[in-house]
Amino acid sequence: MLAEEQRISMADRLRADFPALHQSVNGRPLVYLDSAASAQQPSCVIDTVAEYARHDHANVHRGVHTLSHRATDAYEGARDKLAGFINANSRREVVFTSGTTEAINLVAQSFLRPKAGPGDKILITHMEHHANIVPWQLVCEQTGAELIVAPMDDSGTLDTDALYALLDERVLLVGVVHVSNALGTINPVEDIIREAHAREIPVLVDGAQGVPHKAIDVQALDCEFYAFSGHKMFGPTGTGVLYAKEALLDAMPPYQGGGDMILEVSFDKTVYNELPYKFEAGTPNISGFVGLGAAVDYLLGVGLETVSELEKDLLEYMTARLSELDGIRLIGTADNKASVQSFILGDIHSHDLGTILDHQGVAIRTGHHCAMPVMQFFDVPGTARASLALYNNRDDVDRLVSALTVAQEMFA
Ligand code: C6P
Repeated sequence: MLAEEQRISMADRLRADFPALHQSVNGRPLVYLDSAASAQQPSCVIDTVAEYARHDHANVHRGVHTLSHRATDAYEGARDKLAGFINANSRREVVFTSGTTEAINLVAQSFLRPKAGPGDKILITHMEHHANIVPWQLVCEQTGAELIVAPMDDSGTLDTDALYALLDERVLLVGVVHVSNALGTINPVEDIIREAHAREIPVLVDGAQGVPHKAIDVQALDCEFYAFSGHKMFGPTGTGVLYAKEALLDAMPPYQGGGDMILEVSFDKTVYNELPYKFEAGTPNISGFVGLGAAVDYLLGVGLETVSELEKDLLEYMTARLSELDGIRLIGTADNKASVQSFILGDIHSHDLGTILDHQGVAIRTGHHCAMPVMQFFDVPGTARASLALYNNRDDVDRLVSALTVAQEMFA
C-alpha cells in the first residue's frame, strides 16, 4: 500500500512518460480524461514503433531476408509478451485481432454461429458495450437463436442472482463485460464463470476496460474467451487480442480466409495453418503489435497492482469532488468500480458540456459511449464521462471540477 505522498510522486513520474499530455489545448494545459476511449501512449511505445519503421520493417512469416526475420521476431515477440501478460497457457491461445470488436465477432461467427439454432440462447448483461451485443444479434438473425439479458440495478450493479437464474441448458454462451465502459462497474466475473461452468456453459469476457486497470490471469479466471484492445492499454490503435482456450480454437473453423492462415492451398482443398495463425488472415498490423509489446513492458514495469491502487484512490477523489457540484447526477455508483465516472450536470446537454470543457483544455467523452441500452436504462440520451488512467492526478480532477463550475455559470 503506497502512502499518499508516494502516490502523488508516482503519478507525476508516470505522467512524464506520456508526451501528448505535455501540451496546451485551447490555450490551457491539457487535462486528458478520456482514456477509456483511447489511452495516450508512453514514449517507449512511440519510440519502439518508430525504430521498427526505421530499421526493421518488412512483411512477417514470409521472407528469407534479414528484415523479414527481424520483423517476424519483433511481431512474434509481442505475442509472447501478451501471452505472459494475461498468463495464457500457450502462445497458441493468443490470436491477434484489430481490437475487442473483431475478437468478439470472431467468437460469434466461428464458435457460436455453427452451434446455434432456434431455441438456443445467448446470455449477456444490461451493461454491455455494443461490441458485446451486436455480434450476438447477428448470430441470432442468422440462426434463430435468442439474445437474453441479465438485469442491473439503479447503481449499475449487475444482478448476479438474476443472471444465474437465466442459466439453463439452452444457453450456449455467457458474454459479460469485465469493467463497464459507461458505468465503471467491475463485474464479479470469477463467480459468473464458476456458475456458468457448473452448467457447462462457456463464458466470453469483454476485457476492453479490464486489462488496462488490473492484472488479468486467464488461467485463474478459467474463462473460455477474453477479448481486449491495445489502444486502451497504452498501445497503438488497430491492435487487440482474442484469448481462447486452445481446444476451442482447434475445433473452430477459420474466421477469414487468405494468406498466412494456410499451410497448403490447391483448388481442391486448403489445409489451414496451426494456431494461432489459422485466425490471422492477411498481413497483420505488424508495427502496431510491436508497439503493443512495448506497452506490455511498460505496464509490467509500473506494475498492475500499483496502477489499480493509484486509480482507485483517484476515482474516490474524483467521485467526492464531483458530488460537491449542485445538480449533479452520478450515473454508475456500484460499490466495486474502476476508472470511470459518468454524470449529468443539471439540464446541460452532455455535448455542450464536452465542448465547454474542451475550450478549457479538459478532454472528456460525451454521448452514449456505445452503450445505448445503459442510457435507456437510466432514461438519459447520454452522459458526460471522465475516465482515468495511471497518468492522471488530483490536479486533473480539480481542473475538471472548476471547468464544470464554469459551465454551470454559463447556463445559470
Ligand atoms: N469503448 C469507449 O469510449 P474497440 O473499439 O474494438 O477497441 O473496443 C470496443 C469496446 C468493447 N468493449 C468495451 C467495454 C469498450 O469500452 C469498448 C470501447 C470505447 O468506451 C469506445 S466506444
